[in-house]
Amino acid sequence: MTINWFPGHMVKAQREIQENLKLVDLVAMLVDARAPFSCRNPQLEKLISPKKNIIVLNKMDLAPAADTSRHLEIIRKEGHLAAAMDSSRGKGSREVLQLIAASFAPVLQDLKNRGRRARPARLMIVGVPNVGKSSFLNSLAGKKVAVTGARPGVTRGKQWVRIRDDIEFMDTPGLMWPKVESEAQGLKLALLDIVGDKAYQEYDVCLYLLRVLKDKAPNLLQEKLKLGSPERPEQELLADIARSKGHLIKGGEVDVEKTCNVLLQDFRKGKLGRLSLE
Ligand SMILES: Nc1nc2c(ncn2[C@@H]2O[C@H](COP(=O)(O)OP(=O)(O)OP(=O)(O)O)[C@@H](O)[C@H]2O)c(=O)[nH]1
Ligand SMILES: [Mg+2]
Repeated sequence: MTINWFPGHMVKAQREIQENLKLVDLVAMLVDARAPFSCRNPQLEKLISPKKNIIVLNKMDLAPAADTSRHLEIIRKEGHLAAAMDSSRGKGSREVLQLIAASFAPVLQDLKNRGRRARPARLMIVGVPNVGKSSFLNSLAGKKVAVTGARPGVTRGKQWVRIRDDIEFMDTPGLMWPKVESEAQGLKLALLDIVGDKAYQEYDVCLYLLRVLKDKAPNLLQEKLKLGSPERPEQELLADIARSKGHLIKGGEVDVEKTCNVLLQDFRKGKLGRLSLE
């Protein structure tokens, strides 16, 4: 399964990011804490490479804490500044603000040395769709400054917001790239609701989710989905879930489509518990 999902507004967004890069001091790149490496858009990283950046693992409330610590360590070893955040509750914001302040300090010092007045730090927030960029800005601002939504492609154009007296941010639309070559990466992006739902089959993504649960968290299959032994083919597990949830069609057959849809929604909302895909 390769993913081809690159709607027109993203071409424009890419151009806007490029044009506005010179206006900012720093770039914050948000990724989903459940699959931080698969969320890294190679085209986008190349685009922002002239600027210093901070990588934020958002939605940390949906990933096991030990996995997030491991991911942060790897990303920091690569030489990036990195922090984790839960933008729905504002957890982790202090560390993010400290990273911003530390990165901006040399600019402030330089202004001072030249007898100039201090000015707010200017940042741009970038990332693939639906990772919580606009929510992150609302969380840092402590009020609603950007529109958010539980589907990819909510922000359609750039928007400047002042989140505090000393920090301004440019919100940008989530950016994909024309073709996700790796099957594993495509499945993760689909499972995390980062690409539009016309770009994949929910059935394939659902079987992938069951495979990950079997491998990494069989206890969740038993506790949250009330399944017996997880050591069975994913199709069988899916049929059991359908029966236990009463997703049946005429004649008592299982409603595979509905079961997949509900299971994916439940996972995305965190109802199946914390799970990291990497
Ligand atoms: N659990 C949890 N949900 C979050 C978090 N941050 C954002 N969300 C949810 O994720 C969904 C997407 O949030 P947005 O802020 O609209 O994401 P975005 O990256 O701006 O999306 P685009 O503008 O489409 O690229 C919304 O349903 C948010 O409520 C978080 O830290 N934890
Ligand atoms: Mg947005």
